Amino acid sequence: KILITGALGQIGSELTEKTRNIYGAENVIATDIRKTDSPIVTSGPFETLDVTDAQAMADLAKKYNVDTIIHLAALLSATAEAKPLLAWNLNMGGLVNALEVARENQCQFFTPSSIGAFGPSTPKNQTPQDTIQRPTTMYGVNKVSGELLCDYYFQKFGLDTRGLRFPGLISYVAPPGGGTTDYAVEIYYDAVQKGRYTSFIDAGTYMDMMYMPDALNAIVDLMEADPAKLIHRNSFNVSAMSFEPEQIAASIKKVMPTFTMDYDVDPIRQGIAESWPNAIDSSAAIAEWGFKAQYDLDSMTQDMLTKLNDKLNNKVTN
Ligand code: VAH
Repeated sequence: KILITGALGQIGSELTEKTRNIYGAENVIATDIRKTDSPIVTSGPFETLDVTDAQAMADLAKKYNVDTIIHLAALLSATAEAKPLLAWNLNMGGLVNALEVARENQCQFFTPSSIGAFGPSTPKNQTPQDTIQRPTTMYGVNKVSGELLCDYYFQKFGLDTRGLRFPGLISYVAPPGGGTTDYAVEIYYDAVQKGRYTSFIDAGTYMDMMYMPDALNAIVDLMEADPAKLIHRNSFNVSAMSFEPEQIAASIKKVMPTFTMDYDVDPIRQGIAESWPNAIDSSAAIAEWGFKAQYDLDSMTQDMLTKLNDKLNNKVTN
C-alpha cells in the first residue's frame, strides 16, 4: 500500500494516476491538505491530511497498513522565498513527520530534492552528482537539509529512503504553484490561449528541465531499482534538457509560427534562477539505475501544445 502526500499537486496528481494504474487503485492512498473535484479524489482511496500533523499521518499509515510513502507535499521555491518561516515549518516539519511514520512502519520512502539544492558557488555546467551545495534560498536550504535527513534515516535506521534532484518539471495536467521554472509551463498555456507570452525569467537564463512523463518514470524506476546497485540514495541528479527562454519560444514557433514572446523580468525569481546551475550531470542516475529521458525540447513542445489544445480549447487536433 502506497501513501502519497501532496497527491493533488503538479507531480502528485500524475504520479497517483500512474501508480494506481501499475499497482491497483485500491493500493494507492492519495492525500492532500484539501479535497477538490480532481479525479484523483474519486479514482481510489483519498484522505485529507495536513503533513504537519504527525499523529494524523501515523493514524493513516496504520489504517491502510502502508508499506511505501511518497512525500510530495511542500512549498516550491518562489513561495518559500516569500514565506521562509512557513516554508521551513511545512517543508521540514512535514518531511520529518513522514520519515518518522516511515521508520515506525518500515516503509520504503521517496521524496524529491531539486536543482534548487545547489547555489551560486556550485559549478554551473555539468554540475557533478557530488559537489558543493550552499543554496541561497529557503527552498534550497530545505532541499539540502532534506537530502541529509533522508541519508541519515538510511544510515541510522536502515530506512530505504530514495530521492531525485528534479529539474523544472513541465506538465499539462495540474499546474505547478509558486515555482521559478513555472515560466516553462505558463508559456505553453499562454501560447495556446493567447498566442503570446510575457516571460518573468530573462533571456539567456539556462535551467535544467524535464517533461513530466520522464519524471514519473524516473520515480518508479528508482523505487524499483536493486538497492544493492545504489551508491547514492536521496539526491540523484536527473535532467532531460537545459534551455533558456528564447529556445523554448523558438521550439513553440516551429509549431505556431505566429507565437511571440516578450519579457517582464521578476527580480525575485530571476535571482533564484541565477543561483541555480545551467545544466547538471545525470551520470550517476544513468549508471546506478538506468535513468533515461524520452522527451527532448521539440518532442515535449509537440505533445504539450497538442494536449493543451485538447484540454483548453476542446479542439480535436489530428
Ligand atoms: C521550482 N519547480 O521552481 C520547482 C523546482 C527546479 C525547480 O524545484 O521551485
